[in-house]
Amino acid sequence: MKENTHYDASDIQVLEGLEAVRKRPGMYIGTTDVKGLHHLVWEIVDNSIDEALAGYCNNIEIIINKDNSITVKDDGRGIPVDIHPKTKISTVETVYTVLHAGGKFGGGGYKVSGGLHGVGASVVNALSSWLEVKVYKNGKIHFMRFENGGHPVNHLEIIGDCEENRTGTVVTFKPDPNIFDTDIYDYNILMLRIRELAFLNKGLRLTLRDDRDEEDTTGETFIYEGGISEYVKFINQGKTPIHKDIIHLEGEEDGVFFEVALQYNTGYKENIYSFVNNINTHDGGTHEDGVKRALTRLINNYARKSNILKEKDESLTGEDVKEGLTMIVSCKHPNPQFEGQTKGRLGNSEVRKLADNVFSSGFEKFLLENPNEAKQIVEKSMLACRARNAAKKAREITRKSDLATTNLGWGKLSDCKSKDPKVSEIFIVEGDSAGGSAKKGRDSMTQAILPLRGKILNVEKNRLDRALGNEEIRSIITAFGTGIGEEFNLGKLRYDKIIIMTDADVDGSHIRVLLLTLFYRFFRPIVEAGHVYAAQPPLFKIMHGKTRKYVLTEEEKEEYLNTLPDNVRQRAEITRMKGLGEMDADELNITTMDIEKRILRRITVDDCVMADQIFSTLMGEEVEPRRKFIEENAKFVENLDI
Ligand code: 1YM
Repeated sequence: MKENTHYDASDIQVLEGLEAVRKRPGMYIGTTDVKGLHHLVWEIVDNSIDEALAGYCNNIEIIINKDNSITVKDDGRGIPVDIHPKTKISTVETVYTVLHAGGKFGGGGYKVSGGLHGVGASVVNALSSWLEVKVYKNGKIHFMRFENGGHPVNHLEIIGDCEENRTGTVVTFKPDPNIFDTDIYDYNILMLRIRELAFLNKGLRLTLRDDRDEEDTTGETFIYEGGISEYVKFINQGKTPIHKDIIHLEGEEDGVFFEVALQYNTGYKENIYSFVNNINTHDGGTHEDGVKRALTRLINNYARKSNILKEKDESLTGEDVKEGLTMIVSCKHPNPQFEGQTKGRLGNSEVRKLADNVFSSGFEKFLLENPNEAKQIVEKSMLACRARNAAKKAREITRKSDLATTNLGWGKLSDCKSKDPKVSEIFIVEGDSAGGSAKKGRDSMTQAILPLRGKILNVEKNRLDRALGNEEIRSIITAFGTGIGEEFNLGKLRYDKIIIMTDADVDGSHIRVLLLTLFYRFFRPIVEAGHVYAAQPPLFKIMHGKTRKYVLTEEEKEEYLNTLPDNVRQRAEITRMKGLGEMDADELNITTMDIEKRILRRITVDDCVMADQIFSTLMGEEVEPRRKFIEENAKFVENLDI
């Protein structure tokens, strides 16, 4: 054993490695914002998950401690405690100090059971103010602590005894506030991913506890014996399924494990998510392609054989057969090749065949054994096909009536003078009178106004062809310039900010939800790229002597009134602002539109699954889940103004 205080050349080399991580953290964890902060947790949890995939770990616990440090516990074998032959220090210390090759964006992507274990652990250590590891093994508790970005305070030492058969690893770390923009962990971000990991690894128990929250004593436990089937069931809550049982198929070849779970619902949207080694493959890849290819082929074959699709009919496309489909595809691969700009696509060609084979045999059996459901699925695909053709025609009309050529009687848009999308913004305003004030109060150089006269169509209950028949929706498409459906192009968006400006009442919220449903369903990349905002018109005007103050909330009003000097015996005059239409152009400008003074709320899609659920619950066909949702969430509504 080496002296604790004595460092030799190899130690220095190790510390230089960790120093490199601190100098350029982005190279290793992508960013140093909230995302990077949470990434640290996944690097450690990944090691526990790998241990579970190897078959040695059943329970993982994640705790947000009071001081915003994180503890991850598992009941696996425990990181080896013996001296590593190459580094001559304990394996624990090696795993936590030696940078491994290919550490960039470490992710879990490079490893599946027996692969490159512990790749990210040293990166987490390098970016932490302190980190402690405890290993339970051989009846002993082994302990080691690092400080200031990975400097060992001691070598691995035994600090006590434990039950002979107890094994596991416990890691606690505190992210270095000098590295990260924020050091506050977000329960919801952790919860969503932990829940997803539980769905993706059937039978694995994951618990999340927040010790900052006095009331959270037990934490939330996620364990799904049905794995991805339960994920599908979860996503389809509030939707109406076409067949009762979720189809779950799996197979393995040459160490590659593949599984898929799916269920059709009566809605019009697809919800397809694919994963490789628990990582979301946003851009799909061979595992997803294999299934989609087989699905399209099988439905067409079945439709022709059963004479639902006639000889003269054109074949159904991949788009058509995906309508109303909720599907999770998961592949565990020892050597995945990721492609594309963001490495979000699986490239391994052998997986396409495996996916096709596993899916074909199982799904064909389903179609033959369930003729009623099969017929419904085929008929639904045929309706989707018809709607797609109708939408194509309608789109052509929209395209012909682009802004430059004509206003076809619905040219309600008051465009801005600037043609530079980087500085331009569009306000979508409820009602003509507010539209009028907004037009007068705007900066006509960069701000465009689109007043909405009628209610926009609920696209949750209608296909694209119907949506294109709605005048309000058509003017939005034309104004955006992006096109819609198959020809959507984010690069053609004419505004940097799309600002929804509605009244702070129930009607206003309704219109806002309708617009968000439209954007989320048909213009999702615009939302994902952060272009959509909600304007925040003030709720109160406070006049006090000659000063005029606008505030957004009840609390802000109280706060402001408290700042007014007592000795001035003048009373403040408080007006509750009823609607946008009541403000004159000046007022609207100062409070809601002026780039310098206004407050906008950016709309983000943190979790597509959750957003999707809220939309289908609030806007879909099923009444009961909606009633439940409203009941459960009524307490969060601040200003219910009816
Ligand atoms: C809270 C974090 O790191 N668990 C963990 C890590 C390892 C093992 C078990 C493990 C792996 C192996 C053998 C093996 C790691 N081992 C290594 C390395 N939890 C956490 N649990 N025995 C135990 O892969 O053969 C790195 S991580 F490299 F030492 F094997």
